[in-house]
Amino acid sequence: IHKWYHSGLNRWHGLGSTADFQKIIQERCDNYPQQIWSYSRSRNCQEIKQAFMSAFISKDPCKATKEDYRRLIDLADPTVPCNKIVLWSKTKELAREYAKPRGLVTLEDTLLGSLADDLHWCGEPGSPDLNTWSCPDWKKDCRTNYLTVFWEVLSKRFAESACGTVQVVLDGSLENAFNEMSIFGRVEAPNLKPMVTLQAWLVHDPGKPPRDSCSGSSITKLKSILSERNVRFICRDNLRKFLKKRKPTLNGKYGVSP
Ligand code: AVW
Repeated sequence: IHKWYHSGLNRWHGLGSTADFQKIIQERCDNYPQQIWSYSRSRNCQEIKQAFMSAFISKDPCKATKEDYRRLIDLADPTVPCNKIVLWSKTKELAREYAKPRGLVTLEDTLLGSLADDLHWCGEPGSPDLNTWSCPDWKKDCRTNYLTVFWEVLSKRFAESACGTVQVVLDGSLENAFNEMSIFGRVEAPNLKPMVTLQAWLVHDPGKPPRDSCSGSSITKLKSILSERNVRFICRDNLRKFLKKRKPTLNGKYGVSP
């Protein structure tokens, strides 16, 4: 029986920390493009990396709090100009495909979002290392794990900071395109400022029958959450059709919005 078995490093049900986590964070930070929404007071990658690590290293991986990430968020608070934010739920790739050629911004385009995109991380009490064997799973282990709390804190700041029209890409091939338990449902929609307009795009998988639509009950629920907050709401079915209509330019990239 190996040492890791005794130490219980494989007791969680989620994927373990990404190999070379620190190196990846450092590289992504160093290579992050300097654009308008990337500005944070001090873009000191060394400092950012240290703040990220000390948020969770040596700590109980099921006892993450917002406060653990405060220093990190303060170092690189996302600031995005009005009308440029695109949110998503179950549609990350498509949302990014929609956002990129239009100069719109998803959370993964902001500095902290890009650092953490698709990575996994957790520590172990009394150890200076990341647990690369396993990390807590949201359902099977605990909701207050470091991954979940990170995306909650960052998503909240992102949604709160939004102004003008915010867009969200939702999956209309699901029974409930709007899910109250998702980060978009429980964190982002309820934290939009009054007077913001939310424009939802429903996407339908070409191979599957549409199961939810702008007139479906999950969208009705979203509408009611928003109207309580004085957030205006627009919903459009079938983003894919809209994407298809666009003609590629000579270099194969999309042109400016029609
Ligand atoms: P989901 P949610 N990289 O598809 O509405 C890795 O049901 O819950 O969508 N994991 C991530 C990332 C990322 N870039 N972003 C979120 N997660 C986690 C952030 C998180 O635990 C964006 F602004 C989430 O529950 C979207 O508007 C799950 O993976 C919104 O939150 C994806 O679940 C999407 O969250």
